[in-house]
Amino acid sequence: AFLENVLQHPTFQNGAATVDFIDNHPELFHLVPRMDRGTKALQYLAEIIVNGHQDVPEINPTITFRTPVVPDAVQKNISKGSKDRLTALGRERFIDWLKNNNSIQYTDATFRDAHQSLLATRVRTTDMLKVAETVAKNHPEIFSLEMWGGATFDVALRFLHECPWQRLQLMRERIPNILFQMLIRGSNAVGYTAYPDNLVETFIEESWKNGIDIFRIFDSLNWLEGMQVSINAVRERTGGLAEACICYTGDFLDPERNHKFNLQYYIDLAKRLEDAGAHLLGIKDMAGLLKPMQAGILVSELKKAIDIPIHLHTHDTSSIQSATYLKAIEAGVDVIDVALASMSGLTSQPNFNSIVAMMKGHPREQPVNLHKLNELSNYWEDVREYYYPFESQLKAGTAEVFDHEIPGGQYSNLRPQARSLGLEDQFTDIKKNYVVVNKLFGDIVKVTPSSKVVGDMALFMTANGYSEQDIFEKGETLSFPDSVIGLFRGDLGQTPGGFPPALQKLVLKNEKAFTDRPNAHLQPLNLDKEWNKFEAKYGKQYTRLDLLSALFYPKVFDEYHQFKSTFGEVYYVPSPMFFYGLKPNEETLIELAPGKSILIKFQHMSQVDEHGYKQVFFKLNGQTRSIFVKDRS
Ligand code: 3PY
Ligand code: ZN
Repeated sequence: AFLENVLQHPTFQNGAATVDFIDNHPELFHLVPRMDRGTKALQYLAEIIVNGHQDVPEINPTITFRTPVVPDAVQKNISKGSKDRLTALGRERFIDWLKNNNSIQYTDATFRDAHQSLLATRVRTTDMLKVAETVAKNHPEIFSLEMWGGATFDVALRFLHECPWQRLQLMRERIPNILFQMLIRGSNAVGYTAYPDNLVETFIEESWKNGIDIFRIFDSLNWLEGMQVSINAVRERTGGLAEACICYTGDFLDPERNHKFNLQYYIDLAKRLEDAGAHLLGIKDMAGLLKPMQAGILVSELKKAIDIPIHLHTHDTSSIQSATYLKAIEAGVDVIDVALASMSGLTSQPNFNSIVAMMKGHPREQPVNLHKLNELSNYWEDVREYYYPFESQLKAGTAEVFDHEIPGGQYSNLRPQARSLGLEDQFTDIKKNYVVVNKLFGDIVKVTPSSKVVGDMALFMTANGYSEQDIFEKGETLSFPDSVIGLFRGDLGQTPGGFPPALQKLVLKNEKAFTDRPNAHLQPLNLDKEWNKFEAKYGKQYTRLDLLSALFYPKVFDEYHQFKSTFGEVYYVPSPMFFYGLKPNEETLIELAPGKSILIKFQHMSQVDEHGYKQVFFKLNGQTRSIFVKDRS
């Protein structure tokens, strides 16, 4: 261990060790086994204390965190819930039960879309795990928990240095009774590009095996072909439910906006999705554009046209979406998506707690313990504070969303993206250009990843000061953003009515577009071969699930691996310490595993030494320990 301490010492690794190196570094004789979990936790904390967190440019010194209170459980045991019902009935009879059940059903999106839309997807596993069991015990009447997929897969690995699969498994252990739901972007799975079909199929199968029950499948251009492989995979390889989506855009009652996306368009697509094998129909209103009157009409017409249950998803960006829900409920919608009060509203889902209250006395009321639900919301209100650097600037609902049509998840991201390009002052122009681009592209569905393409083009036009006219006049000489070229080439599939040919020619120059499935151009992966390569590169510590993560996100996985090699597992480091480190003399208890906690106290740190390192002193379970960290300031 002594030799290892020497070899691992930054000064030694730097080649800066001199003859008195060993004499000057008595800590080398601390023969602790290196890289146990406690040491790695210290390593991480020392890094944050010295250099700060890369995601947190500025700490607000006035913020003090309250301790979130986990609501008491109303009972000792976990009652049966929707997951047990699916297991007992099997999916066909489960769907019949859902159709024949009068009470409105709730999907709580707090664990996924709510924080994706409010806090740039940053909520960490530890904050979810703390209340998971309470959710299972106090709210077995919840239909499903949307807790995976969408951006959570990428962000967990990239920014939180967590394994998304582990989150799924840990949550499943604690919540055995409620259906888990994920969002999957059809042929783009949990990424931004097309993947080989067999990767998407294997991913779906493994997601089911590890705990997902409902697969909400959509295509970013509403292209059925982009969803079919996923629908089939859910049907053939899992016992779960395929919820295929119509993504809602525009306004079918507005004569200016209903040329393409009119009522008949949605009805036809819904019928095709039912024929394609969907167990449920999702109405995915990702930007919160479905107004109340339109919701009433859409749901009643869909109810007449199709036989499968309907699940409605929206974002409360305009702040009127609970009215949309009431109209949809009265028209017969089966399930609606909500988020706990303190994590709801604005670009997130409508307020679960208030909707439960709204439904009191309604013939379709679903009994929910509102008192306990409020306590759960209070827990999240305190947890939300940890994530203050990721809050969007939106202060109130805005009717502007009906003009710009920016999805909730994208809205909270577009401003930081603009900031990083030095364009934050032109945010109003960016929103205007988003509308211009949608028109230029022929009016398309805007949801990940197509929304990102529209955003990229809007930023491109804003940064260069291009007008619509400029695009046509200068188009031949412009090099458009890669994502725009990809869209017009067919990389994301096809849009109803096709892409406008004049712009397509300017964007693609001499490249040819294709109109078949982008995935059909990709070779199936030999997963055994990929596993061998993966194991050779990363060693024996990972599983085949990690291989899937690496196949979707090779570079991100590589960085995750580097991080893990240095700092170990960090998902259980409490969020205040994870983002902001510790103050001198601050103490924290970190639970490494059930019943195994360590007590860490940060004492002080040294001045930077001549090699640019600081020595950070802690007490770990009462014993003094120190860590050297390179000061990168
Ligand atoms: C995602 O794809 O992550 C979305 O939430 C789309 O609405
Ligand atoms: Zn959403």
